Amino acid sequence: MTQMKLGLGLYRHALTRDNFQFARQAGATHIVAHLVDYFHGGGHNPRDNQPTGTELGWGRAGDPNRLWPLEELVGLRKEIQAAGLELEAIENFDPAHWHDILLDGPKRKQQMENVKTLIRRLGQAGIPIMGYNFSIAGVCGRTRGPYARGGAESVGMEGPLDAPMPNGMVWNMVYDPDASEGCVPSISSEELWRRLGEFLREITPVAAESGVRLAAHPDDPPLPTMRGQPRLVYQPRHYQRLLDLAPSPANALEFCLGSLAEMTEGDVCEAVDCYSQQGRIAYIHFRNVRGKAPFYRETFVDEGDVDMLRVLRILKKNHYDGVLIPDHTPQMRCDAPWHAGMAYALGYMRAGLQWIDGE
Ligand SMILES: [Mn+2]
Repeated sequence: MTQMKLGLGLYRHALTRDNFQFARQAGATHIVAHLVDYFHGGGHNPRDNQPTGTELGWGRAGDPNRLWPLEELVGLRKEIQAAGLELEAIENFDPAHWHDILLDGPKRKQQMENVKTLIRRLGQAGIPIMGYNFSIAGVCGRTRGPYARGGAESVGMEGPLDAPMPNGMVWNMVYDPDASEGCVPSISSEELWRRLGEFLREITPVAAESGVRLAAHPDDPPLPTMRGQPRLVYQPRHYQRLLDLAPSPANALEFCLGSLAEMTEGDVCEAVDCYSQQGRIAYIHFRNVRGKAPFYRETFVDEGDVDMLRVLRILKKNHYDGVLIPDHTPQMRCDAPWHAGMAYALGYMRAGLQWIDGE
């Protein structure tokens, strides 16, 4: 029997009892929660879909002086447990809490303490994973259109985005609306790897001590640069470099099959085999795409380039026992487009897990 678990990721505004019940009804046992409100103050970002935004980003970052309180984390975990589910991970730091870690700015030292505090609180609250994405430009440059089967609205990319990033913005959110005019200067790829190395060497021991695993998302979209800024994990092999920076089980991966499939080198199934053998996958974004960056489209889970059942078989062979969540799905034409898309993906995933167990 595979020990893999089915989960659902929920944006901050979607962390409701109704959605916990929805997840349970679709067969999920775990929740991955986003505490950053990506949609806050953003103009072109409907809340019923994953955020895309414009060159102005998704929205405003949170309150720099308010780290997620322990009581809030404990409360969320209890609410999720009351619905018969487990809270597996928090996904993404708020740019307000760590922008100068990414940018190597004057508040870096204070913000490293922020991150340590947050991770210790996760540990105290019994939340085992903290997902993050060490990226200056963040998830940007994507378009939206009727890209998936039957004209279902989905997200994709139609060429690179080179427009420079305005001051006051990082990770595709605005953390300082009063920043001076001008743009964030470009840095080299090696400089960004240096910043990540310092981050991991200092934070990984705190995570290990707290019983929390750090889980790195690859770059989405996976390109060498976006908005004039370098990116770290835009080919499957770059994940190894990240793991080797801090050889600890607490330095792990938020393994995004969609982003890996969009990469121009390597093979998704080989990457699944390689990283699941090492036991360094904390949880999985189980989604499918057609095409490669910078020209790809997110699809329904069963119509993309990746053989998702083969992925499940490899994970089973390597005894992966973590959570899989759908990540994004196309929107389905009905009164509840997001929910229908998620229910479709969860049903597919549950059937896949039952199928490979019968083999
Ligand atoms: Mn992902």
